[in-house]
Amino acid sequence: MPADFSGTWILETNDKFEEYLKALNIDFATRKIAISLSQTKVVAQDGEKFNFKTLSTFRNYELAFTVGIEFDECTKGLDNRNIKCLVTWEGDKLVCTQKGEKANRGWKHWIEGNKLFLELTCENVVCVQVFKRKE
Ligand code: ECB
Repeated sequence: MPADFSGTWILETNDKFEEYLKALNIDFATRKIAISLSQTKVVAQDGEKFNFKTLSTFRNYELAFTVGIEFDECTKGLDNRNIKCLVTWEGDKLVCTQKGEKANRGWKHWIEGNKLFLELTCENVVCVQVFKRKE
């Protein structure tokens, strides 16, 4: 049985998020807003098909993909880059590689108990976000 990520998850901790934003060349003012935000992840999973919504009072971001099928992503409202992405399973971890201008870019999601983990990587920076399942 693969992991089931479906549900609503509330951000609890966000380690090295500003460093990650810097690596993406996000300007000072936007960084200060972004690091102050509460984020909510709404995940819908249907087999290998996923829809991720990242919600905040400042901006929202939505991404849909199927595991194992490469797709083009435009990170509109985030760093506004075009990247080529592939999501695969590494055990129970959902792993995305994001090929484009930025080296070593990608993310990993996994679940431990009632927590959803997200590791966001760009160049030499690794940001770890931990979300708690909404009651
Ligand atoms: C959408 C809430 C955050 C809004 C921040 C606004 C501006 C900051 C500019 C660039 C930030 C780059 C990333 C923000 C971090 C989280 C947003 C989604 C990151 C992501 O790739 O999530 C994946 C995995 O959960 C699904 O799209």
